[in-house]
Amino acid sequence: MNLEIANIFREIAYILEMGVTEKDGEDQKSKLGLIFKIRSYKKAADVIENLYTEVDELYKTEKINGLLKLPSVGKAIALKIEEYVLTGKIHYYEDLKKVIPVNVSELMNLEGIGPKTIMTLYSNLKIQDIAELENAARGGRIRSIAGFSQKREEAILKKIQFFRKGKERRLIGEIYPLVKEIESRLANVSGIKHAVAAGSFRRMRETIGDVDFLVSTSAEGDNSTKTRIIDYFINMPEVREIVGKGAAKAFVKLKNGMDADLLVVPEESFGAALQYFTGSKEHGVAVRKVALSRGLKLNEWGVFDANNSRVAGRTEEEVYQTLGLDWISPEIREDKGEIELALRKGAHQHSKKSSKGRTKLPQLIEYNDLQGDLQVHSNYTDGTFSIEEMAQNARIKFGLKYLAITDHTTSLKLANGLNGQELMDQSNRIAEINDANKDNGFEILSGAEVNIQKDGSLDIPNNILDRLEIVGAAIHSNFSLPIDVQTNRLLEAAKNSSVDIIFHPTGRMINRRDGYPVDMIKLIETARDTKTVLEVDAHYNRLDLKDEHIRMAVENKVNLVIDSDAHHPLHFAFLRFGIGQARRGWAEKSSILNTLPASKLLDSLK
Ligand code: DGT
Ligand code: CA
Ligand code: CA
Ligand code: ZN
Repeated sequence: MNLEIANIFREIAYILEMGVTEKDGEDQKSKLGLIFKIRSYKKAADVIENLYTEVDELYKTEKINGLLKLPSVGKAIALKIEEYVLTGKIHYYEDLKKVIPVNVSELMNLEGIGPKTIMTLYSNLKIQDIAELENAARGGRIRSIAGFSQKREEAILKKIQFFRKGKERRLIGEIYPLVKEIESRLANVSGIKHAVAAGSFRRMRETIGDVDFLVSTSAEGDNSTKTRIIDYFINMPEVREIVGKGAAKAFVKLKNGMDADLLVVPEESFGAALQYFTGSKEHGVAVRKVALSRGLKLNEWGVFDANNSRVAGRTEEEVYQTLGLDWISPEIREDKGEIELALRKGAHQHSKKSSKGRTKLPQLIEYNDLQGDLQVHSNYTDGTFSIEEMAQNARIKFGLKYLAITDHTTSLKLANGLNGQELMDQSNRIAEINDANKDNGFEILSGAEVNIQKDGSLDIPNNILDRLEIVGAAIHSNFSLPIDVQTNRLLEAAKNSSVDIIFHPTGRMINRRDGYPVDMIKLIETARDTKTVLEVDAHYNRLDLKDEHIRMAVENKVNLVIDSDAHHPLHFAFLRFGIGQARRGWAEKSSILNTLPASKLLDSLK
């Protein structure tokens, strides 16, 4: 329900941005009013999408007043949520859609092609959806519109390809709340002992093909229990379509377009099945080889000896142990050296894969190890909430001990970037807030997300930056420069004595755009030599650095931080995805500086 409403609100904002207005002309009254309206729909969409309670539940218990208590939800928006909860429709939205026959919900997914462009394409070529856009671009018809070019036409085709590729796999952060909810609901169904979302979801991959739910039941062979569980699954409100079902399995398509599988296994096979369905496939194949080398057989039902009797299978730990292996965290089950390291002492084999001098599995950073967040935005720029509100949420809802306010700087016009004076004013304000809250055990650090310009210089002078506690530098422009120029920009920034952290080092947006090209080895070496920290931006759109780069950084003893890049108080929840990515990159707590208390963290910066 929440995701559907959030999508509708985003779509409304988008249609209004296209310049479409309702027939009665209410939206046309004032330009400023319209801008405000667009902003409020976007804000409300963010809030609703990230809620952990479903709005219809909220409405059931607290009616319209419950909705009005949500941040960024005013009367007009609350009424629309109410309308949707009660009727499944929002009239205003239906009317707006009727004004113009463009498939907005599809076209708005094309990152980098904005609402104004979509409107121009419609006015000139009557383009209504992605297929027509692709035809027009292939036919060379777009370049002839005023303001367009052949280059622009090619860029559009590239964005369509990205969209097509992205649709096949979902970002983990997009589906995380829903999958967790289904998982915990399944765990409460009578007859089910354990319920886990396995597969790539459990391995915290950045994108997920389909979700593999695995449940165990104590009632082995009791078919009525299995049938009841399968029926429960296929009748969940999120299910759009039943693709297939058997005695102990079901395949469905969810309303959000994602496929989900369910497999029901007896409790004594749960560990083996979990090991199998967590994958990765490569890891599974390699573990089976270990089993064979010990005269055992491993499959999804258990570990079996030469007489075909089951010697393990109830828990994953037991399965790995029986094979002479330490249990391996799901995030690193990719057959990239983890199995050799998991082999128990005395059983070490010579391994082809280098694990960089390791003799043991890494002690991965834990999901509750972070104490602070060093990339947070406020309403001084493109964030939606005040410094106090961000801090309060980080402290109370997410248990953090500190955060750094790192708003954008002057050359990022789009985000209303701050100049030197404004940064100083903000830093004074932060000092006041800290003073007023001396006893709450929380500290706000002053900072900035400074722009790295084309030549590698920054858009704020060092004498200002040196008065801030956390300086992150990032590239936000000129993405198409060649790799050597691009790498040099980053190296220059790393060599700058005022820069503590390189934020989102590659600039990628998963499924939407490649980052700019970077020579990662050079960046990592320079970061190490200059004591510059590299960021793992935990926003699920970015996850930048990605896992393999994190592993390179860790092996080269580069310090990292994991930041939410929060523009909204609920975005602190994204830290989990950054931690997952760091775990996939074999990072231990000692490599991640924001696991330290604030004072120690500040001491470890250059
Ligand atoms: P995805 O869904 O593309 O994000 O990735 P996974 O890893 O969730 O893959 P999926 O859903 O095809 O299968 C779930 C797990 O089941 C997979 O991680 C390992 C196991 N599995 C699937 N097919 C095979 C196979 O042919 N051989 C082995 N050993 N394991 C398999
Ligand atoms: Ca899967
Ligand atoms: Ca699957
Ligand atoms: Zn940024």
